[in-house]
Amino acid sequence: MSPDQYNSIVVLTGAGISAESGLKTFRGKDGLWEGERPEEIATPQAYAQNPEKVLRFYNERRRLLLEGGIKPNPAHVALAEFEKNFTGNFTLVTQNVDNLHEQAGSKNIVHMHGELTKVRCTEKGDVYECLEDITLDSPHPNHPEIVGTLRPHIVWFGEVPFDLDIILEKLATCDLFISIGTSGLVYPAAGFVQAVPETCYKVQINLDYTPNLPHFDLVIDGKAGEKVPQFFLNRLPHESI
Ligand code: BV8
Repeated sequence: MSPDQYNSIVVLTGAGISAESGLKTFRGKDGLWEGERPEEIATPQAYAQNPEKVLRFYNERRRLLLEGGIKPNPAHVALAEFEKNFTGNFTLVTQNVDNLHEQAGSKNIVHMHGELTKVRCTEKGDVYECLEDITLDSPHPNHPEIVGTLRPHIVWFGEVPFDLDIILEKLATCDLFISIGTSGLVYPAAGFVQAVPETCYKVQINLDYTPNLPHFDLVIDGKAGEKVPQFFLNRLPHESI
């Protein structure tokens, strides 16, 4: 099957698509941070109890992304190239908070769990681009008299993901759904494969078994950097850009 035979495509990506770019996944063997699981740190409760620790968790990830030489890999590039040439409706929903899809040139991106390069004022609710560390001494970008109200613009466990109305509308009308590099453990993203029409063709590209695997019509085991260019561009890895 070739994806350009379809009319409306939704792609869902998770940490696995960024793994070959050098970013840690959440549940991989090296998935701990300061001896804890991200699920214990990426919560409003953790932020309330120890804001410095949570801010440090995101400052380190933002710094790695922006200064660590982290670049899109052939999977990100292949998705962007496919979208550019596709004449149908293409929506890229990502659980990732990195900006590698943007760097690769993808356009119609929905960051359902937020973005590392954005912060939100907990008092005013407004969102700003942020490319440096934030601390409890960081002033509001437009109101310097307000200090310490900036938090990562990231959806923590227990918080409602962004743009679910848009996502669910795209899922309800797509004829091809492709999940790439996600463990299928976190909802509502893990349930998206069950929110598409019965007639939608459902594909998973992943390295390991996932609990929602039985819902897919085609399961492609392997690394995203190899399988995504093959699937979307019918291009072998050594031919990737
Ligand atoms: C919500 C931002 C209510 C933070 C993230 C009990 C049962 C069911 C659900 C729940 C429950 N208790 C609580 C819940 C809800 C909870 C949830 O699902 N918890 C789980 C842990 C049980 N969900 C929430 O709280 C969500 N909010 O439910 O609100 C609501 C909902 C709808 C409407 C109204 C109200 C909010 C969840 C968002 C949390 N924030 N990220 C940050 O980044 O710091 S979640 C985080 O983990 C990611 O964003 C991602 O979404 C999620 C899963 O991670 P993955 O991306 O899948 O990464 P992982 O490491 O797990 O897997 C990587 C995969 O890649 C692996 O399978 C691996 O094999 C593969 N891979 C690795 N390398 C490669 C590869 N594949 C290909 N190539 C490679 N090279």
